[in-house]
Parts: sequence; C-alpha cells; structure tokens
Amino acid sequence: AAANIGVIGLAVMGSNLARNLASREGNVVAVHNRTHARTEELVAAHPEAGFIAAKTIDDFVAALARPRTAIIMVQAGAGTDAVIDQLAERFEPGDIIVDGGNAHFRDTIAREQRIALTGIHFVGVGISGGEEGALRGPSIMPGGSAESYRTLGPILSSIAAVAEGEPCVTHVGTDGAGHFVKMIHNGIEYADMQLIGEAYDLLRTVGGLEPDDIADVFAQWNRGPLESYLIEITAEILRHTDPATGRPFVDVVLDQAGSKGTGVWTVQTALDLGVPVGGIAEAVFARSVSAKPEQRAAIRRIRSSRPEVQQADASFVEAVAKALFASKLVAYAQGFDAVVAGAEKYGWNIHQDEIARIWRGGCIIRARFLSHVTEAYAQNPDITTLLEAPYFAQAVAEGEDSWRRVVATAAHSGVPVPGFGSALSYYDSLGADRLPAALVQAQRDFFGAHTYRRTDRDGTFHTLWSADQSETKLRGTAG
Ligand code: NBP
Repeated sequence: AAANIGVIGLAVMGSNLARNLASREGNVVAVHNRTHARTEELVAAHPEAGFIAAKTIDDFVAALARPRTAIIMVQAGAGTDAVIDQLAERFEPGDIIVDGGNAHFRDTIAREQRIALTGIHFVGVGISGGEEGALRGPSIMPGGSAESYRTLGPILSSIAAVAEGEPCVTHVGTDGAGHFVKMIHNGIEYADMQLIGEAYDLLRTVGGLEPDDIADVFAQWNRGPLESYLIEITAEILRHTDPATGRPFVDVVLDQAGSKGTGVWTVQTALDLGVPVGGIAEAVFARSVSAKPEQRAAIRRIRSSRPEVQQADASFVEAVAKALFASKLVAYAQGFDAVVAGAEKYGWNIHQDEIARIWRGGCIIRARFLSHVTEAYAQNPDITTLLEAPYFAQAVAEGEDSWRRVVATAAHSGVPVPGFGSALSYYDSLGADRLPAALVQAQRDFFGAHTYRRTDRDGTFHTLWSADQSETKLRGTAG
C-alpha cells in the first residue's frame, strides 16, 4: 500500500481535489470512481499526478497506507451513504473516512455517531471555492475527532488556499462542526451577493450609471475596505459584453435567481437556534421573489410610479459604498452569531477568529474585511456582536448617515433594497431605547394569557383583561 490519501468520486470536484493533492510534495493519491471510465480518463489526462488508479473499491482500499484515509467527493445524500458503507465494511479502527461533499451538518452528526461505533473515524469536511478552489486551493472546514485531525490536518494544509502565509484550514470542532460552518459560510455568501446586487441596482437605476461605469466603481471599491473576491468578479461581470448581441452581459441574463439550497439550510437552522439572520433570510427570499414572474408581472402592471433616474454624483456613490459596508457587516455579524449559537447547542469549541481567518483565502467570501473580524474575536472572543468591535463600530458610525440616506432614497425611488433595509432595521432594533416588543407582550397576554415581565418589578405577571384589569402575579421573586 503506497498511497497516503485516496479520493472517491471523480466528477469535477473530486478530480480537481485529487490533482491538487497529487501536486503537493509527499502525497501519493489513490483514485476511484463508480464508473471506471472516469478514473481512466483522469489518469490518462494527468500522467504527471502519478495517480494510483483503483478499478474496484477493494483495489482502492488495498492501495491505501495505514491509517487509511479516503476523501469522498460524490453526490450528497444517497451516493455519499453508499460509499461510506462500502468503506466502513473494509476499513479498520483508526482509519479515516472523510466526506468532502455538501452534506447537511445533521447528517454528518448522525453518520459520525454511526461510524464511530466501529472505531473508524468519520470526518465531515466543508470545502469552499468551487471547482477552481478544489484545484488551486480551497478554504477547508474539517469537523471530526481531534485524533483524526492529526493525520488529516497536514494533508488538508498541503492543499488549502494560503492567506498571508497561513493555510486556510483549521480543526473547526467535532462531528458536524465543519459542515455547519460551511453552511453558515454559504448563507453569508448569499447575503453578500444580494447586497452587492442592491448596490449595483441603486447605482444604475437611481444613479443612472451604465454597467461599464459601475464596473469602474466596483474596481475602485476593490482597492479599499470592500476589497473582496465577490466585488472583484462583479466588476469583471459588469464589464463583460454579450458576444451575441453586443449588449452588456448583465442585461441579457434572465433576472430570476436559482439556488442549491444551502442558504435555505442556514436560515432554517438559524430559526431553530433562535438567531436573527435577517440579512441572510432576505437574500434567500430575494432569490425566491425574483423567481415569481407571474406575481412580478401583475404588480408591474398596476404600479403607478417608476424609479426616477438622478445623476449619480460622487457623494451618492460614496454613500452606497458605506451603506454596502455597514449592511455587509450586519450579515457577517448575524452569521457569526449563528456560529456561536450552533457551537453552544452542539457542544463545539469553535474559535470565531479562526473561522474568519480560514475564510480569507480560497472561498467565495474571501475578503480583506475578514482580517478585522479575526482581530475583533481575537481581542474579545465573548464580544456580544461584531457590530460593537471598535473597528466596525467606528466604520458604522462614520457611515450611518449615508446608510440611512441610501435606504431612504431607495424607498423614495421605488428600488427594492431588502438587504440594505433589513440590515439597517436590525441595527436600529439593537440600538433602540425601547422596542415595541413591550406592546407585543401585552397583546400576547391579552389574548392568550402568555404573561409578561415588568420593567419595575421582578416576577411574571398576567392582567385580568376581561375582569377589573388588575394584574395577577403568577410567580417569581418578590420585587
Ligand atoms: P456530483 O455531485 O455531480 O456527483 C457525481 C459523482 O458522484 C460521480 O463521481 C458519481 O459517480 C458519484 N456517485 C453518485 Br451520483 N452516486 C453514487 C453512488 N451511489 N455510489 C458511488 N458514486 C456515486 O459531483 P461534483 O459536482 O464533483 O460534487 C461532488 C461533491 O462536492 C458534492 O457533494 C457536491 O455537493 C460538492 N460540491 C461542492 C462544491 C463546492 O464549491 N464546494 C461545488 C460543487 C460540488 P459516477 O461517475 O459513477 O456517476
């Protein structure tokens, strides 16, 4: 047995990951795919990789040195379970089965529990960066046991993206922690994309800028605090002309967004955890709204006003940049709140500063911004919200007027900004002296006797709404 690592599932992700592994000093990679033709193709196309091609699962297992370590890159769900079972039947205690696909973290927790009984390690690994990342260096979020990470860590470090000299990989936590954090990453990605979309829409619809001009604006933003992969590719997309029609590419793309569902998972999970992730939820909903052509056509017909184009001056462009930064910060703050709540619920010892660090390279949300997130959590891991970290608090304070102006302008102009708007409302909710939650509590007590607490006394109270309206103290300590 000569291979220190194996890859099963040689579609685009698995092939690229296998090639990445093979290109790193010290790795010998065994490869296997259910349909052998795919294995033959990969091996023939990349003789430089020195792959050990395994026709059968038994050949594959026999090719691996102990502890046997295999990364599964097959379709999430039934395909993954089938391959896990094949390996679990053949592996021995101490060997390591890695699922690098997009599994739901709860499935990963269940699989880990099942496989752990055999003494085999099962490790769910979130891998971000798409095809290109898999080949050149992804951001890698491994869960699983600390013991398995001793073998796996150096292998994953060898293929991860590098940001400021450090590999973008860390042992996130046990069992499903890696897939959980990957899921939150995707949720944040949805929010970030939506916010960038709103900024573009404002510059174009309200500001009257053409895609080419907006490409310049984004390229300039990419040299400041907003610097990120998503801003960079947005500039490139906006500059792209459709070869068939000569029109701006963005104008020939149907404006109905799809999704693979990881944003939905993030929101569902956050709802269960009781963490408000409005920025992420609005981004998911915005895609759903876009994909309702009949409803959109109906309202388009009856709507009386149309956005009025103004001339974008430098101050409007600057205001949109500030609104984008503040809204983006809210989305990240909400995402990290979900990480903290998930860690608490599932017993993971997650270091938020490390998560921000490994997202700085390889993944879709890689950004300069994340260094400040790392700094904020490194300085104070127990910070109540990222919004209060000094760097971010100052940025929001400086941009607050612009943020309000942009949201107000959008509302006046009839341009939808669910991301910007919900982010500002979230910020204003956190910052309010009093929230109308008091009235909601009173309503709940009125119709359902759900009780309320008071500002001036301890205890839990109920008012006799249908009688003399005198309150009854139900329980609690004397105030
Ligand atoms: P696919 O998700 O398209 O899956 C195709 C692979 O699964 C093929 O190798 C296929 O074998 C194998 N497979 C299936 Br389908 N059912 C199987 C079974 N019952 N037993 C054994 N093998 C089976 O591949 P992909 O697009 O390369 O994605 C791989 C994983 O990575 C997925 O979980 C996906 O969600 C995830 N992914 C991640 C990113 C990212 O950015 N991180 C991007 C894309 C995908 P065959 O050749 O014999 O049909």
